[in-house]
Amino acid sequence: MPTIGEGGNLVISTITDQISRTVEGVGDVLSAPFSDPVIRLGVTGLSRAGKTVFITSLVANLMNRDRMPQLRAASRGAIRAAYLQPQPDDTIPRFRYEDHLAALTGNDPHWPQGTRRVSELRLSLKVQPTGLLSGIQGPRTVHLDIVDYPGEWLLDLGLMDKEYAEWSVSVLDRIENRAEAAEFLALARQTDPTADLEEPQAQRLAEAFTGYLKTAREAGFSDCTPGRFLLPGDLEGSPVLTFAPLPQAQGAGRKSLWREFERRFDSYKRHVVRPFFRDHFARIDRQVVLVDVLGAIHAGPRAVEDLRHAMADILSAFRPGRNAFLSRLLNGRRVERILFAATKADHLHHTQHARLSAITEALLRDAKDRADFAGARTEAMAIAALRTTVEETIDHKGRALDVVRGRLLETGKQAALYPGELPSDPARLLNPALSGAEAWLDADYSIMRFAPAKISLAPGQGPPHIRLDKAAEFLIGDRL
Ligand SMILES: Nc1nc2c(ncn2[C@@H]2O[C@H](COP(=O)(O)OP(=O)(O)OP(=O)(O)O)[C@@H](O)[C@H]2O)c(=O)[nH]1
Ligand SMILES: [Mg+2]
Repeated sequence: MPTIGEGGNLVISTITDQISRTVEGVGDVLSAPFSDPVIRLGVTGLSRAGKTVFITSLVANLMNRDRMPQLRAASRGAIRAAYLQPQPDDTIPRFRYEDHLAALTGNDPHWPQGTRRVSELRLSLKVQPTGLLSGIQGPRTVHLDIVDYPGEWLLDLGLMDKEYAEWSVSVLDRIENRAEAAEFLALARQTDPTADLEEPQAQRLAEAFTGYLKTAREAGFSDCTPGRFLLPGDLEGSPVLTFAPLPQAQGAGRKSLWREFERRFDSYKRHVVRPFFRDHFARIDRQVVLVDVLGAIHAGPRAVEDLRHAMADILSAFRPGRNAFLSRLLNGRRVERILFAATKADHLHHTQHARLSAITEALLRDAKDRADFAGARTEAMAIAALRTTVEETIDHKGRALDVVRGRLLETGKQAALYPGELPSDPARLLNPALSGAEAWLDADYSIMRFAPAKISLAPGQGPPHIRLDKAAEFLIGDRL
């Protein structure tokens, strides 16, 4: 009887399906407590903020922990071993740890080259549990997956909730009075968006727009998106990077330049922005955002104000409630801790470090409050991933001056630096910046570029640093 047979089969297959699913479910529960915990640590910051040096020194100092007293798991001896392992993602470039470490600590120490892509490194830590379980449990392994990615890519988040037409209007409005954009704007005005697509014309527009983005960034503007136009990597010359904003076009036909740019803009969102947020950003548990606050102070009030804007934009990625695309993607997941680290603090005598942290905190206040709101724990501190200087107090015209001394990058000569005295009240820096001052009124901040010092490391010692152990304690200490 065919009907019963069919019904029977159906029932049986549903039952086996359920059984196998239940078995899988049990398997999940059984294996979960035994699989090694993973912490995914994102390291970001604008170009040249110090990401590569930070990761290199952090890893070296986790492998050789004598200089990490403020990382409690290290000082109480709970970390038994730390070693590099193959990373979990086969298609992401590996962070070139060995090359970077050799550059920083070799015979001819020098800074590593700039990086243009995402990279990843897995450091595994063997940790002996303490407390009640210490006697009965052997050491467990905690994997630290470190992901290095350009902060500029976070800026693209703002494109996700926009259509091409809306984006075009907002960009053209914003750049209308910028001298850097004059050439591109002239070309865009001459262009008939409803005319049929001609690839050379599309390329000219994209080139002019990219040219504008480059000069705008050099002039200190931070709203330079789409981010991949500046760091194209493998996508250089591809259609997904060959578009530009165009003036509103009524009745643009299917083959028109406008329609094609509209399609490429969508393609950029789908094939560039979305995969980055899905594959990298959405999986991060802990985040460090490196900020070259001293560099900006040195460059003047406009640079400080611009940095404040850029950081607010970048950090909007950490308050997903404001962005529908990101909320959907994260689905309740969030970054648990965010560290804002002012880098290169070895340019300052330690008596000024607290002031640098306070300025950093104030600079990021807007963005930080909102990130706090999303439930993440945040902290600001001044660090140097690689200390290139020593401190000295010298006599200057009868006055004791706290300076740092290091080897100058340009000449290789030793020099003492007194960078100026940071104000104890951050508002004294941030207010002139906010109100558009051209120069600091009552102070002058200088900076020198130091080369990494020649060091000989004793066994058990990582490279010298400032507060990298405190940074590590905040970022991962609770999980060790
Ligand atoms: N004195 C001092 N300088 C530093 C430190 N960290 C970084 N720098 C300087 O900042 C530059 C940039 O550092 P990187 O680590 O390459 O910066 P990055 O963020 O990886 O840069 P990109 O890969 O180009 O985005 C270095 O070449 C150094 O000149 C530090 O701890 N102390
Ligand atoms: Mg780098």
